Amino acid sequence: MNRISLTRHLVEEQRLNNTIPAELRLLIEVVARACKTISHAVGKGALGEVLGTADTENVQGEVQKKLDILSNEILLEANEWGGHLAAMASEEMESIHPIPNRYPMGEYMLLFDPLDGSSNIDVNVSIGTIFSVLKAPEGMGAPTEQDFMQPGSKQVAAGYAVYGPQTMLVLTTGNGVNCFTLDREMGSWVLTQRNMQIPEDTQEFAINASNTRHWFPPVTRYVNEMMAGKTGPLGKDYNMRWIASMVADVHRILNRGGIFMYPADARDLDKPGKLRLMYEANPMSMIVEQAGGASTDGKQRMLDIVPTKLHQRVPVFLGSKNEVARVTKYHQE
Ligand code: P6P
Repeated sequence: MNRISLTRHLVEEQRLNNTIPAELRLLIEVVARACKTISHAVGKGALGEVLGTADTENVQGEVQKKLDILSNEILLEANEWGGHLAAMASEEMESIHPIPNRYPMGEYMLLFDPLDGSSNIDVNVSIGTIFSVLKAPEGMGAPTEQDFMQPGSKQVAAGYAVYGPQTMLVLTTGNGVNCFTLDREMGSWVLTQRNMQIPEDTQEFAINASNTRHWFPPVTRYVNEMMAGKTGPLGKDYNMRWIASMVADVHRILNRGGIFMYPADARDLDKPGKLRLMYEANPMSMIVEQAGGASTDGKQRMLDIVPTKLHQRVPVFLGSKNEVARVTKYHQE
């Protein structure tokens, strides 16, 4: 097999589309290297004494797993010294993380969920790292949270690593979606899927059905129609999957289609769903759109949402274009 490395892919992408300046290429390669380190720690499990919870909570009020904290530290340390970043933001940290004064500041801002799906860590189910790249505003002084308040359409790159039977890196810089598999013996990322495309239709949906009694009518209507299968208005049978790890559910959808939903519900009207806009919904939405899919919050295109808070939550409907269009239409009726 003609092995294309991540580095060669980025160089050729720059030559072809001029969308990956050297600093952005460095950023992506540093993040990819950090994901290799996280994969190694995740893969050790109990042998690395990294399972279980730390005695701390994050800004989300969630008990942190030891690997949550370790993954966050790996990404911070890997990205501080390179001169490609002005600041970082993480699900695990309340405020933004400016580059320390001892290092040069760069023109990009990196946001990440260092280890998404961490409730699955201790039971050996796939988890992942999600990242998003924004440009620092022209003429920005000391970075502030306000500098991060850019809609997802302003992302210059987005990706995730999924730590499963294989460790894979899925990446877009605005010209399609490509997937790299980690060759653990060589320690290198190898291009294994070019220009991933999500089928426009599907017969598979992903939602946490234990929340059914809390859903608002448009979601209930949409899910009931799929549950009715051949005998219902959609005239075909559907299957359901819920891994409770967004990275794993999205990876499946990228490979065989589907719709992923985490809606707002009646449990907490002040909390519009569980997932965060800046470092979960936005990067995944850029990837899904670049693969021919769609993503909305039920009412508008996800990437058009102008953020107001770093850790704001948002309802998520993403995946096969025609299915996202249907459930979004139900919200507008
Ligand atoms: P629930 C993981 O904690 C996560 O943030 C996403 O990765 C996942 O899709 C969702 O929450 C699972 O939520 O309510 O089903 O446990």
